[in-house]
Amino acid sequence: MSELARRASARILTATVYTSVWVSVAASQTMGIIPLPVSIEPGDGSFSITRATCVVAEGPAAAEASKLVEALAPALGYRLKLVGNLPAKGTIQVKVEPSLRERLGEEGYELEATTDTVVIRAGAPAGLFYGIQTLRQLLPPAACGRQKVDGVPWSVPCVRIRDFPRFQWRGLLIDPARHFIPVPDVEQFIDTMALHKFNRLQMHLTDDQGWRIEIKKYPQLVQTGAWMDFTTIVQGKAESKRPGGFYTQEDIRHLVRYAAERYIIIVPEIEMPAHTGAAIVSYPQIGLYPQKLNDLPVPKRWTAHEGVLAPRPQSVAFLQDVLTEVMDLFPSKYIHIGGDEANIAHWKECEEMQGLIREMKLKDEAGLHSWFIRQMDAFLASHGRKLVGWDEILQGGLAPGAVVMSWRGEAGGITAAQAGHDVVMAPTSHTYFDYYQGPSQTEPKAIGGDLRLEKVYQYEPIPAALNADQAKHVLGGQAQLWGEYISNQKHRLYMTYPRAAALSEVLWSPRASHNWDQFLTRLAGDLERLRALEVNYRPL
Ligand code: TNX
Repeated sequence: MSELARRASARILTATVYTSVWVSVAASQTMGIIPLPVSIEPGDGSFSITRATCVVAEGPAAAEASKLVEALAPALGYRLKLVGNLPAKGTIQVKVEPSLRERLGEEGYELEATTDTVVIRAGAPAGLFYGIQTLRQLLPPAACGRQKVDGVPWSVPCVRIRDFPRFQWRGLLIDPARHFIPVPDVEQFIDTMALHKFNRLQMHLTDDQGWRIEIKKYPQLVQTGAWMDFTTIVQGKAESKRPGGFYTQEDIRHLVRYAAERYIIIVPEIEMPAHTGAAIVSYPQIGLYPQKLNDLPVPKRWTAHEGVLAPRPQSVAFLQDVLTEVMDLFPSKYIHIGGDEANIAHWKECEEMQGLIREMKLKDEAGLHSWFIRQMDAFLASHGRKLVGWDEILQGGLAPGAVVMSWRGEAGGITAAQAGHDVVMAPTSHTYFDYYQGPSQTEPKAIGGDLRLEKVYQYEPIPAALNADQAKHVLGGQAQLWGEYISNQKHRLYMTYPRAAALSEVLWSPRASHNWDQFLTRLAGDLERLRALEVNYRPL
């Protein structure tokens, strides 16, 4: 435990003497559960897991119970026996009780540990999954680990927990477009998210620097767009390099399944109409000046103004073809189309685009941007999906079904929610995990900013400007790990944790229970778990 956490812990233990609320807080701190559950009532004694302990589950609960058995197997060194029915004593029981759905929702659960049994109940399998994550966190941190540990008493403190999330969208974004992220690294990222009860992983699959998803109809997107050939001089000698990579459709199906087993929906992001350099070098006909492209040396392609596509009808059709394959691969109701940072000034300079604006009787370039997004919105809606875009999609008028991801502060989210649109809060101020998390002199090089752990913890996703009805449109929040400066998994995890632990609590736990000092004491346990999992993090 760090000195900071130790001091906070001492302060809280003093506070526990006074009120019963604090008694439960003190119990939860020793338990180290993150995110903090809605209610915790500690009891006396503990339940011990031994080789003789059975996990009892039937029907839809059995799949969740077997995830518990697998999660504990590496540390225990054996698999707990999974059975359909047994007398209660000495068992861990995992049950779906549909009637609980009304009180706890799809993701809520109850967990009761006595000296005789542990019982996890939920209205739906997702809730059982989260109850099981809590059980993993009630055990000593090594129980989450990947190594067999001998001589640890595997005991669960007696406790009664009732729990459900505050928000339905609890997301993180990863950016394989800037630096490709191999499949096993994505899996590890998903595992660690699940332990913290996150349920949305946005994958930023395309950008100027790379196109990372195989599209069968347009094979050049990955054959050309996934690689960035260049030559560099190393010790006076020219060396050719070819960094990059992409996910095959099989990889994608695997990741979608892997995430779904952990109740995480992968939200694909296919950027348009800007951040499309990799698509344009692969298929120049969607660019503004196709004939000019061949004159561009490779390194310049990524920064040249061709990075914004030409929203002519053929480009719309091209991207709708892409989205057709994307929808086939990702069951997510939400499909993200980017929409940010389009330098529409390039459309102002372009004769053809000006003609398009006149022909379609649009007001200006912002109107053309909005028209383009509406084409995608209508297309996705006709397939039963919902378009999500960064808050620039508000310019020139919001498409009817669009969900707004508010990144340039809260303003976009407020405007959209007031207009009756759903929003996900993702402001740079509190959720940009590519920003520095300590003094820039001592941290690895980052894109900029200053976003410390405490500031993440203090974040409130519902903007004060919204009334209660409008606030219902805030689906939740999401942190962004933009990849310009993050080229490997160790660094990615360093930027993610412990800030993502703080965010998990912002998005899951009741606002009134937030307490920074107390969070820090529980965080000590969480960091021990991350160590056991060999997940890198920034030490406090
Ligand atoms: C802005 S956030 C971007 C990203 C960059 C990020 C760097 C957003 C919608 N666009 O393309 O990676 O800043 O912090």
